[in-house]
Amino acid sequence: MGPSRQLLRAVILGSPGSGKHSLSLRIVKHFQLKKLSSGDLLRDNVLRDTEIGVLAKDLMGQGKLIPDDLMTRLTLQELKNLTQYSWLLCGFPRTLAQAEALDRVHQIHLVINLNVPFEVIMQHLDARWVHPASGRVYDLEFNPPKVAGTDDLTGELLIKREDDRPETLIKRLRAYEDQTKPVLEHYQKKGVLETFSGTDTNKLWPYIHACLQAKLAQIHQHPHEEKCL
Ligand code: G5P
Ligand code: MG
Repeated sequence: MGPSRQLLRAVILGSPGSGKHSLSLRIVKHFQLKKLSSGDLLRDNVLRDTEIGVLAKDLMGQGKLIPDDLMTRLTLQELKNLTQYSWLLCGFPRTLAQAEALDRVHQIHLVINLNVPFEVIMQHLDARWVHPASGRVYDLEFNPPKVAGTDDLTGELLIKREDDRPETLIKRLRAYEDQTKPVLEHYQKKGVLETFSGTDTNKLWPYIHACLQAKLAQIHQHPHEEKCL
């Protein structure tokens, strides 16, 4: 494969409610890459009542992470379907073991880290409603449904995510802090970490857009260079 065909391998990380989902939808739309969300993958297994889904439902409901070996196997298996595309992983890796397992198979070019204040996250999750069958996400102010309480495409009822209850949410935020700090340090050392701090997805977007554009230009020109811009 020639340098101009080099595919982007990117990750987006951030606390629960920081806007990973909202931003990755924009990234997918503007940069024609595929998105793989670990949370969506797990929720899909829960809906289909698979063996992984039964375990994931219990752990997610408690605000705990899914074991590394299982999460890694599930994600790497899905990535095999995306080898010919540029991709963005949303919410994976979330532990150092997951990051190291990913490194063994793929060279990651860019890690977008969202740094959003705690109070803003709490507001986001309080206002979030979801359509469980499709994974579509609404926010009463930021992204409201056309008809209150119902999904825009199917008209079905929106619900609160089980793990957005305040007591579970605090556990998720703690698990994120504890487990993901070493992941950020790992990518910082590799020179691929880009942190975006702010309260507003719309304001972060132009910076993230510019960063992705620069990264794509870089990997097309120097496909084997690991250093970040
Ligand atoms: P998930 O599904 O990865 P979390 O907890 O990491 O879940 P979450 O809650 O889905 O992340 P998000 O995707 O970062 O948050 O945020 P979002 O949905 O885009 O935005 C939140 C809300 O704010 C939305 O309603 C949105 O419309 C609104 N919003 C966005 N921007 C703005 C703004 O600028 N202004 C306003 N007003 N609103 C805005 O993981 C779930 C569970 O799965 C397991 C774990 O159990 C985890 O807890 N899991 C894993 N376990 C092990 N390893 C992994 N790698 C795992 N990945 C998932
Ligand atoms: Mg999400």
